[in-house]
Amino acid sequence: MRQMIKSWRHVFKLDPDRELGEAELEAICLSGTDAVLVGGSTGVTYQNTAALLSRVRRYELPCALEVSDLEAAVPGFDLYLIPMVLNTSDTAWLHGHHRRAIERYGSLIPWELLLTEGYIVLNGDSSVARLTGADSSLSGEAAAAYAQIADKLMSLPIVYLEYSGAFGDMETVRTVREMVEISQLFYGGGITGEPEAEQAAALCDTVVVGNIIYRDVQAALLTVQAVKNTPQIRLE
Ligand code: 1GP
Repeated sequence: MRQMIKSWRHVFKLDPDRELGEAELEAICLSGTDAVLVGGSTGVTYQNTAALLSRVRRYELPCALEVSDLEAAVPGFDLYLIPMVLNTSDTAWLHGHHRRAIERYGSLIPWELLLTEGYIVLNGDSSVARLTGADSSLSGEAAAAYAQIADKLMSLPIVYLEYSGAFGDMETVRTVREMVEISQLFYGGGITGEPEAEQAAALCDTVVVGNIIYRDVQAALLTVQAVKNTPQIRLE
């Protein structure tokens, strides 16, 4: 599974709790993006997640579920991404919900399809920050220290810089980039067009585009080639 995500440069994140027309979904799935990631912070249910999976399944690209609610763990995805929020003092979001899930589902869990994301939530105004009680007022160095917990102490496959809803501070992203060696570095938040897509793509391994899909699908589509045409900066 680590191998599967290695090639992901661009990912669209679809929210099961939001409406997306057939034509728009088709355009997203045929856009050349590397994968669809299904996930959201609120209003995610078993029903709306299963419904979105079956719609995306008409296309050939990989479809992953970012599991944020125990009730919405739908079987049939290619891959399951499991967030562990590193910058919260509420341990429910670090491993509490995870423990409950393991107690409840135990042997039903397809471990070979799971990858853990070390989440660093950096936009204090986002739903995910409010939900998880994340301390988003981090310096670049503090964010990079969290990233190293994921990368070096916990050997997590993914470090996810989550600015959901707002474009991030690229200096912070750069500071994190300098410190992450093994984990795949995901960036998400506030990408609404090519300039932001290019900046994030230069510094990160994988760029996640969400919200703009629901506001301006044409603008969202342009981010695919913007990311793919941007080489990653090699920092010494
Ligand atoms: C959200 O990181 C993703 O979880 C993408 O962020 O919705 O702001 O594009 P946006």
